[in-house]
Amino acid sequence: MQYDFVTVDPMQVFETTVPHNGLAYLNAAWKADGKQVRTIDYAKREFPKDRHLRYAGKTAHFGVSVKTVTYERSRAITKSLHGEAERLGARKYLKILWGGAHVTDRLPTSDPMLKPLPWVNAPEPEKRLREENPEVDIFIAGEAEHWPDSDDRRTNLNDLPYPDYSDFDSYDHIRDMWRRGRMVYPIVTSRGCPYLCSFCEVQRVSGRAWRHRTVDNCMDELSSKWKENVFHQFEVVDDEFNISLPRAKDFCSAVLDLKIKNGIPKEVQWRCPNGLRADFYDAEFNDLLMESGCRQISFGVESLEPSVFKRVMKGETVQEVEATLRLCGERGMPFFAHTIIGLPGSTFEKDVFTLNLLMDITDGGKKGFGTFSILQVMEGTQMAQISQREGYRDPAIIDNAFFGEHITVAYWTDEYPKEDRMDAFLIFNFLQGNGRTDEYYKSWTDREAVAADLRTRIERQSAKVKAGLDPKWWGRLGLR
Ligand code: B12
Ligand code: SF4
Repeated sequence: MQYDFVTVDPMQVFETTVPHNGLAYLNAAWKADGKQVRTIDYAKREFPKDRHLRYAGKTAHFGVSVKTVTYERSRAITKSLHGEAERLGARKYLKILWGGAHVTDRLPTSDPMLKPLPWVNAPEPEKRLREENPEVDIFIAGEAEHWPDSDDRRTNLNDLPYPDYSDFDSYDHIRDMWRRGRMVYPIVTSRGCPYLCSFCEVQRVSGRAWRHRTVDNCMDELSSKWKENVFHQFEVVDDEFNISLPRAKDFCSAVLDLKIKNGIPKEVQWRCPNGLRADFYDAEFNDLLMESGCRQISFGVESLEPSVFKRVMKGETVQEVEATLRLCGERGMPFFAHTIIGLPGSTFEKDVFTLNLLMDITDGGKKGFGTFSILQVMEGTQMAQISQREGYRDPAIIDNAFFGEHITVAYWTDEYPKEDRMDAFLIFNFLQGNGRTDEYYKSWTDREAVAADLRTRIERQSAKVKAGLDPKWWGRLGLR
């Protein structure tokens, strides 16, 4: 066999600026163990479309990364590879693995396509797949063991070899994009989140134990990877980067120090796009972020309407969130405040309340941006149970995104019907000027049709929008 592990990242639902960090971690761990690896990266190199089939008779393990939004594509890739390996008579030498956020959260054992396929669900498997005998029964069809919350999840993350992208078949492209500043280098400094927000499945994907790398270990990754790849920007993709505020401040100071010592150039910028907690934020942290080159941060705000916010069970107060957003605005830190349309208990009117407050806090998009995503229900979350009691789900839609070109409403309630949710998504994002509405209409070639569609939606909702929105913003929507 030419390869021990061939993995695939399926095409994404929208273009992203970072490559698959998890597969790069796996490759690094497998290579450290002397294995031959290759990653087919459809997310960053779409064509030729069926190139995974070339590996059917050439690898001992074929691994597919599965996220909810890529589930259908992951299935199709797996099925075609299975068929091709059978055709070549190579199927009996091949183990098919599934891993990634979707299958870490739940085993899709009821999927008829998966029944004849040996596969394994593998949360954070860098160590397990190396240490355990690959012939064990976890690879037997339908009996895959859901690996328990094991010591691996609590392991010192410093032990892991740094992510290695060099065996991605998109590597030249990725490097080129890094060098030209069009892609961003992702760094995971911690994993896990102890909170239990009702819509989120991070606790199930990454576990509730927050585990972090030392700041020195992170700086070493940044400087060594910068030498190899010469990126212009890096981003922290942790779920909970600032849950320890002193450590987050140390991280910023260490980035400053690294720049002074020429570990990375002082021009390198960074960002935190994944939602900082607003309750672990103060002026000192804000200023350290800015001084060290952080040019954009995001907060998971969810809603600013108190009754809706309360039901998210975020573990902080709406006042804390508002105060932090205002602090960023005052001190010049560009921020995104991510909110969700259609959370439990919300209505169009309650979401207009959040919109109005965000217009005030951001001064209409000058100090930062509010963003609005559509609530999608992830299996295994509290939201999945709430949805059974309070609303309706379209069972045909499982792989939906929260924004982007192909978004559809897959969950709704009597108080907040489908069409109102879509109207809210397009009108609110348009008013904030954050680019999401343009992104939705991207493939519409007729610009007049876009304007007409948006106008119809604004007209349909004008009474409710005007009732909750400060008149000074009405003009932006053509309302009087
Ligand atoms: C960074 C990030 C992003 C980035 C980039 C993702 C990328 N290029 O892969 C961006 C911002 C683009 C993004 C977008 C979205 N994301 Co996101 N994202 C994350 C985040 C915060 C970190 C991912 C990461 O790097 N983790 C660290 C690495 C080490 O872990 P990993 O990738 O999961 O890989 C490990 C294991 O899963 C496993 N593994 C992975 N693949 C495979 C394959 C095999 C064969 C094996 C054996 C093992 C294995 O081994 C890896 C090493 O331990 C996670 C949360 C989280 N903690 O994971 C959410 C998360 C993955 N995202 C999520 C979601 C919902 C989205 C969006 C749909 C949101 C949206 N806006 O619509 C989009 C969809 C993007 C798309 N596919 O089109 C959900 C996934 C839910 C699900 N069930 O699939 C998560 C879990 C967050 C959440 N809210 O619950 N995301
Ligand atoms: S939304 Fe953020 S704070 Fe809440 S559970 Fe998910 S990762 Fe944790």
